[in-house]
Amino acid sequence: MTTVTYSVPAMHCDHCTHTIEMEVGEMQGVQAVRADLTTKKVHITFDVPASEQGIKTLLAEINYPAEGLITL
Ligand SMILES: [Cu+2]
Repeated sequence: MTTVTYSVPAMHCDHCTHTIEMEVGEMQGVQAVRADLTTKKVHITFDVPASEQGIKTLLAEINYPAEGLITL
């Protein structure tokens, strides 16, 4: 299991966080998604078949591109 945190500057309201949590949460292999509006960061815990690349591609597709990976 892997947890990543992405910076997503395009998120600006509760609707954005809801969309991100729903869309990413529907990906196969994604265990948990939390979008934090205050910090504009998204925390994602996943396992195969989900991948970092797949998650970034999805975020770009729904117009919330990940600007950076923050490793903890
Ligand atoms: Cu919004």
